[in-house]
Amino acid sequence: MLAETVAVALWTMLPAYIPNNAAVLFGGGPPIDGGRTYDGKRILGDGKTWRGTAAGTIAGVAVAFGLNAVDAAVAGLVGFDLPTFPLLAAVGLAFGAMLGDILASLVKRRSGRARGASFPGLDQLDFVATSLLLAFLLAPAWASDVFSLPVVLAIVVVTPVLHLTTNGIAYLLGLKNEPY
Ligand code: CTP
Ligand code: K
Ligand code: MG
Repeated sequence: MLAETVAVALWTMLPAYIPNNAAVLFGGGPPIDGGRTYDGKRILGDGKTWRGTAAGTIAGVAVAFGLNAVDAAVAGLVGFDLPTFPLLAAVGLAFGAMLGDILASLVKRRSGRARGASFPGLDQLDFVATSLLLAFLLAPAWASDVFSLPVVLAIVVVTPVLHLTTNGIAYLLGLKNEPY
């Protein structure tokens, strides 16, 4: 049923959703690209930092373990199974999300977009593709079990909505410079 598929999709992707927000909250400091440019344009830009990437990954993994701790209780409440996260699945989802965001910045800089410029579509789904990819690479059996076609479709539809909502809130709270 639809509600169950969406609930499983959201639950499973929570360790991939949290990293971007944690990076906004805890990011800053030296940029990953060390200020380097290529062809006159920054490689990644000042918005991709070591601290933000580490904080995001750690936060995503921590959330996965938090969900593991309450899995049985929540499954009992809602009346259907929700996946638990083995360490490699948690790392794949969390670090994959950070990697997608970094690759998106690489694409933005190459295409001449300044830091903070929007890139509709890429901004909302970059991290979904890479977190799924890394989950499949690091925890293949787990990922093929959890990411059924309906769940993946639910993720692709629901994630942009969720992403724009949380970023809009972060913008209104003054935590983020742009609402996307
Ligand atoms: N952030 C970080 N490290 C990351 C990702 C994000 O420190 N790996 C922090 C930065 O302070 C960044 C903020 O989170 O400015 C918002 O992230 P994002 O919107 O992805 O970066 P932008 O500054 O908009 O830069 P870009 O155009 O490259 O996306
Ligand atoms: K981004
Ligand atoms: Mg941005």
